[in-house]
Amino acid sequence: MGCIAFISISALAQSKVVTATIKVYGNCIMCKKRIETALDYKGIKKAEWSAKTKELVVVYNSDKITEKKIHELVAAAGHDTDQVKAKQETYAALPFCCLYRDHDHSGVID
Ligand SMILES: [Cu+2]
Repeated sequence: MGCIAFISISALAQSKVVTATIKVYGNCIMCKKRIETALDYKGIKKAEWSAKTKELVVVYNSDKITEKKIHELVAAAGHDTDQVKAKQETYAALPFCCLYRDHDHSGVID
């Protein structure tokens, strides 16, 4: 009985935590650091981006932040998502190796 009660309480506590997979464009390990650092933000528990798959897995509390805001944070760091594009001037300020719109390093570095 004790165990069952514990499980239902913990499920309730986690009901606002959402895991989303978002397509984010980038090239390399520097992009990864930039994207993940941009998501060191209130309400976001975990953010992990793969240079190989271009997929960002983000775990967040939907009471504190929206998925749209997450897209905006990524775009503000210079990276396009499938929903929000980075401003050209922000993109252009990225280091050469990170200019994913101009060249793609898919599969070269994970
Ligand atoms: Cu990069």
